[in-house]
Amino acid sequence: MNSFDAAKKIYADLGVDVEKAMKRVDDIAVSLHCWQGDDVRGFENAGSLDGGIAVTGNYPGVARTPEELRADITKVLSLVPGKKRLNVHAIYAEMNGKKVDRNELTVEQFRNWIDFAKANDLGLDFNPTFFSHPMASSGFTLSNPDESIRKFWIEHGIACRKIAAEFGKELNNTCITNFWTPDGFKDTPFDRLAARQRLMQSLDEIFSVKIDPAYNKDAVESKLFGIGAESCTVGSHEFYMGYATTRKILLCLDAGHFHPTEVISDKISSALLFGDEILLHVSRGVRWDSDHVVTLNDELIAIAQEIIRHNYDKKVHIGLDYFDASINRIGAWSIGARNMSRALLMAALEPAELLAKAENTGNFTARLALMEEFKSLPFAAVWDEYCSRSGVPVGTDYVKAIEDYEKDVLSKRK
Ligand code: RNT
Ligand code: ZN
Repeated sequence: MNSFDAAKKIYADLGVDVEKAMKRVDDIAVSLHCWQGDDVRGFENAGSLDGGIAVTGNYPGVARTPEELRADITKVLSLVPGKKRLNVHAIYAEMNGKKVDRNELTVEQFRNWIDFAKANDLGLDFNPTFFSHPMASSGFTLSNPDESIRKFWIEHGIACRKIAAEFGKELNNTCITNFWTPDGFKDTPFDRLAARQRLMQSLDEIFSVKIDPAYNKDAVESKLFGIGAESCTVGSHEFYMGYATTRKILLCLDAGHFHPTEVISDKISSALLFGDEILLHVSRGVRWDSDHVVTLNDELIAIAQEIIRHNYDKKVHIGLDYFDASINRIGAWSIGARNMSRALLMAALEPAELLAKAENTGNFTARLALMEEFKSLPFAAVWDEYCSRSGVPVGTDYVKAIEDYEKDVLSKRK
């Protein structure tokens, strides 16, 4: 008996149908963030990255053009199993020689992304970009006290929702548009309320434009602090929890946007009691919101367990959000994306009935013992089989694929 068949038998004895688990996970889409490939630069050349986020490292081979970025994404797609989407930011607009400011963007600047999505059978997600732009240089966009600046960003938000609706329509696949603004105070503000009122009003204007939810759904992302905005973030967790709930839009939970010991896995069940769907930005903060490559740590497994245990397969939209320029970027992308997929499969293989029974009969000793024993079930054999059936490299083989691509393609980018 090969190791997969042996594993299948062990899982079956615990009440787990391995084939069903693989099929289930294969249908849960993970949205790949286009910005891992070029260190969140985009193609506007408007300026360097700001907004209180930072990419560190100078590993060679960064994508410099839309063509290079798309080639790199194609490579990543070949290394990661399961259903994928692609998450694009407004700064990835292609101007074709024209000067189009953020408040004037239309779907025309994103034609190539739509074609790419069609060719690769991907759904598209979208993000307005409220940073890396002269109008964001004060650190305040939608909450800016200057009305003309606010207006510019409101127009950008509306323009992006219209673009997103086109994505959804043309691809016949609902786009999720995520709103994150860096707005925040370096030092203690006197008036937190006024800024939050302005943010609320600006968002209300943006969302007052009606868009068919079959084409686009909106999400709002909170944050604890950013670099240069350490004392007060206008769009805090409480702000957006209330905002998303009352406006009936999606809350976006980013794994790096809370206190270091606070976890988003614990928030999913609460958020989904008060909203129909949520968006996740799966990231990994190390001591701060550092956006490290996602690893298979306890929190990633817990996030996947929450999704699987409560059948949130269609209610939780999974997006990746990290950026590492200190290692091969294709590696960073695929290591993190494979881990997301790996965690989902691990969760889908959990002997859930046995755990539920122990808990429901008040046998917490058995619950703890089972949870610990289940950590060493023969998961690897199922993961390898899943990768093999998905037509992506098995085990460490993808390291060679990354190295070959570096040698053949990335090293030539000088
Ligand atoms: C920033 C947010 C935001 C960005 C992307 C690029 O802290 O996490 O989601 O990372 O929009
Ligand atoms: Zn995020």
